[in-house]
Amino acid sequence: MKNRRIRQAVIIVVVAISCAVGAKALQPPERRVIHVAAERFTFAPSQLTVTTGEEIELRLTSDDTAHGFHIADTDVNVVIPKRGGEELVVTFKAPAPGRYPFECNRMCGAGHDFMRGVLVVRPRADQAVTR
Ligand SMILES: [Cu+2]
Repeated sequence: MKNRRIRQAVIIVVVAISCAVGAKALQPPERRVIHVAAERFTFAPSQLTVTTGEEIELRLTSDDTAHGFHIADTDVNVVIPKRGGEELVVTFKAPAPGRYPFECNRMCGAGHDFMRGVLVVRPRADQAVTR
């Protein structure tokens, strides 16, 4: 009798956990995670394409020295730690549709001025304008 109750309790717990995991899997991801690696004198990838209003989580690492990472017209302006340092996580909401250049803004060597990329923000599907 006691064993039967324990077995029932275990089954209830397993079913509850399965339902919770299943429900979580059906939800869209809360944030879009994008990894960007900095290395003299490039960002990889150098073009990031997102949708306006999306929650973005950038995970920034460097393969050599410390680099800056600044996205024009946004609050994103950080220093990526040098190689071996921790991954730098930056979150922001994708701004209005458009092109937002980003650059290294921390002197890192002779090619520093060429260390650039672009954040391309597309309109949401329901905002799309045909021209
Ligand atoms: Cu630089």
